[in-house]
Formats: sequence, structure tokens, C-alpha cells
Amino acid sequence: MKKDIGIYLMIFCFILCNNVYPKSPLNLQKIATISGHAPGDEFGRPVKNVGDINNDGYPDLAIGYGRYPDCPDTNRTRCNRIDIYYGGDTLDIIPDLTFWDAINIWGNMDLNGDGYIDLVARYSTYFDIGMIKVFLGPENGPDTTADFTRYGEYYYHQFGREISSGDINADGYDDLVVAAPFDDIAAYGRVYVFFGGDPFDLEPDWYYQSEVEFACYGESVACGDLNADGYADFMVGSPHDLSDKPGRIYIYSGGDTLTTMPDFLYEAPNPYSYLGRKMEYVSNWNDSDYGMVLAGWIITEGYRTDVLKLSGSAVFDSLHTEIIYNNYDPYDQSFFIWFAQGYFNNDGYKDIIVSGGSGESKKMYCYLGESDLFNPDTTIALDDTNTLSFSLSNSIDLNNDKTDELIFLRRINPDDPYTRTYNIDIYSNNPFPVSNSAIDRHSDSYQPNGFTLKPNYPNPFNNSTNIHFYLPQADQIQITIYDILGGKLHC
Ligand SMILES: [Ca+2]
Ligand SMILES: [Ca+2]
Ligand SMILES: [Ca+2]
Ligand SMILES: [Ca+2]
Repeated sequence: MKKDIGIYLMIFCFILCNNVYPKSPLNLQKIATISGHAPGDEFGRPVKNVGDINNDGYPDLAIGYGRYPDCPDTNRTRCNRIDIYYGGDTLDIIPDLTFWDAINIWGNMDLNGDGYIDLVARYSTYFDIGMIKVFLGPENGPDTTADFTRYGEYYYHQFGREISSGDINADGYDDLVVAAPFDDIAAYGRVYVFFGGDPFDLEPDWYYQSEVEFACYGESVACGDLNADGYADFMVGSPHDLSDKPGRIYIYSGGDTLTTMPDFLYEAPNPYSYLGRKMEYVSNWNDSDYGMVLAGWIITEGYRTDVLKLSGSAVFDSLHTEIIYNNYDPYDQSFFIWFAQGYFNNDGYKDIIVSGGSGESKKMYCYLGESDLFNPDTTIALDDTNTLSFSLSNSIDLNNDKTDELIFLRRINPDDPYTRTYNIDIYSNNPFPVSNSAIDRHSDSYQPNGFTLKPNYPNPFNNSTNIHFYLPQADQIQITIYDILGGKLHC
């Protein structure tokens, strides 16, 4: 009997200890505020982590204006503008590079395989045809002169409204997925894939147009490896915004060639679900080799927002789907409208933060990995009384210390269009210095602290490849190349 009690106690303790096992805490501190230019300028649309575009080892942050009042072209009273802020051990909050008239920008991709991050930006056109420009990243630092330009095909096509990238055919070059979810006929929606290469070109290698009217196919797109076969897969959301049909997620498996037949198709169980308006690919969740897709939708009953969780696996037929209800606040209609993933505390597990609520009750639901995503580990409420309204914008490791910073958009006087102003607040679990004066981070003046060896490019390669390295001072060096078994090949 005594022994039995001991076992029960052990089991009880195991359950209890398992439940109260402390995760590494999230202790966010505000490290910087970047203010907009003028009331009503829509500062903070968009906010993007574009990757390390000036080749100094620190990821760089893009922040846009939707209605900037002081345009270089004086015929216009408002224009779009996107600024890039270079990351660093000390952050300065002075823009380093400006893309005038760009509505949105995407980075973190190398389309021509030269080891330098390339940028793709979206621009407005007459009749909302849509246009994108590609800026290949040169060795001597980024520039704002476009290398390629492409327009949409139809009026109101909104070409470039959403863009994603990944190496879909696993040839060492990132590929570009570009959506045009509307048109002037019946909003079928069309998505294009442009394979990367050297030389790169902006001629589509794959496209598909929905056969269903008002499908808005491409209102969201995402890219990533769901079945861990080394080929990035791509996903297309088709929310049927303009009809009563249920929303859909199409998944196309990456490979050496692509077909227009999806490898997996998920349709929401209810009409007016708008599944596919918003979609995120998540890598490395709970240390899994397989990717995961999260997609927001509306459950008609109660008009509440929930999330479809689609977990990757080796075989596409058996992709596992679950519906994540917001148990914390079942009537939260804004759940999953804003989203960020990254390494926010210091435990090395991928974390997810989902924002929800509205106005004064705005909350951030934090799922600090490892997590099943059904119950948040903690919630954050950043709103100040009455005048402030926060939304989560993005994450980026600005000082490259393996802890991602969280970027929030703060609106002051959000209900008054004449005085509404916007600030960007940067929070971190590991604060670092911020300077109000400009720090020169151009790559030609970059002095590395220590030895850095960059990945070779192209990779794979035939008879030659380039290997970049940085030294803190000029010195004699020796490079030795080993094969995968550790045998010395070349010196
Ligand atoms: Ca950088
Ligand atoms: Ca490149
Ligand atoms: Ca490729
Ligand atoms: Ca950091």
C-alpha cells in the first residue's frame, strides 16, 4: 500500500510538475520609437524584415508610408514611400535608403544566386493593373535602380498584391510567387511563379488562374517546405471574397517541374468563411522538420475568427488539419489579423505571437514554443488608456544576437483622421543600444569584428564557385575544402 501511494504521488507530481514547468519568460522592453512624418501619413504600412541587404551581417528593416505628404514630384500631394533602416549592434533610427512610390516590399530572397539579397517592390498603376520591380542586390551595397519591371495583365488585376519566395525547384536559386487576385471580369485571380536563375528574368514559368468566378485566388500566398524534401512548396489562398462559396487553400508541391493540379486542397466547411485571406508559413515549429501553415478564417456562427492549422508531413495526402479556436476569448473577432513568428525569449524554440481584440481590449496571444497553439502561454496588452492603439507588425533580429525583436505599430488618436499619427515601437527581450544620430553602415566602410566565412555561390555548381570571407585586417589565409565525408579536396 505504501508503495502504491508512492507511485501515485510520483504520477501526481509528474502531471503537476509538467504543467507548471516554467518556460523561459518573455520580458519585452521597448528599445526604440520611430515617429512618422506628419498626421495622416499612414506610417507603418508596410513593416517588413527584408533580410541583410547591405551585406554587413545584420538584417534590415523596411517601413513604409501610405500617404507621405512631401513628395519629390510636387504635382502630387500624397505618395507612397518605403524607407530601409539598416540593423546593427547599435541601431540608428535614421533611414538609410528610400524607395519612392513603392507600396510594399519583399526581401530575404536571392533570385540570381549571387549571395546578395534581392528586393521586389509593388507599385500602383492606372486602373490598378499593378506593377512590380526587382532590385538585384549588388556586391557594393543596395541601390534603388530597378533591374526588372513587370505589369499585370488586366485592369484591376492588382498584380503584386501579395508576393512570396522560396526555392521551389531546389536548384539553388530562390523563386518568386506573385499574386494578382482580382480583375475587371469576375475576380478569378491568377498566381505566377518566376523561377530564379543566372541570368534572372521576369517571364513567368508557371501560372494558374482560378476557373471559379469571384474566387480571389491569390489573395494570400506563402512558400516553404511542408514535406521536408528540400523543395519549397507554395500555397495559395482563395477566400471567395465576392461570393458565398467557402474559402480554399491550394497547396502545390515543389519539384523540378510544376503542374497546375494542387497536391492538397482544403475547403472551409462553411460559406462566407473567407479562408485564405491571410496565411502564414511557419518553419521549425516545435523543432519539426516539416513546415506548418496557419490560415485565418471566419466561423459564421458567432462571427468569430479562428485559424486553420495545417501541419506538414512526408506525404501530402496525409497533411494534418486542425482548427484552432481562440479558447482564451471565444468572441475575439480580430484573432490572427496580425501575426509574428520568431525567437522572442531565450530558449531557442520558435515562438508565435498572434494579435487579437480591438481598441482598448487589444491583446497579443503568445505561444512560446513548444506549444500546441491551443492555449497561449501568456498574453500581452500594450494599449495605453484611450489614445493609443497597438498592432503587431513583424519581427526581425536587428542586432543579430539570436533574439528577434518585435515591431509594433502604435496609433495615436486613432479615431480622429486629422490628428491620427503613427509610431513604430521596437521591443526586445535582449535590449541593445539605439542612437538618434546616423551610423554609416555602407558595406564599403564595414569593418568586421572577427573572421566571417560566407556561403559559396552558386551552390550547387559545376566547375567553379565563389567563396566570400571577411577579415578584421589584411592577412595571409589558407582555405581548405573538404568533401562531405571529411576528406581533403583542395587547399
Ligand atoms: Ca544589414
Ligand atoms: Ca541576388
Ligand atoms: Ca529555384
Ligand atoms: Ca536581437
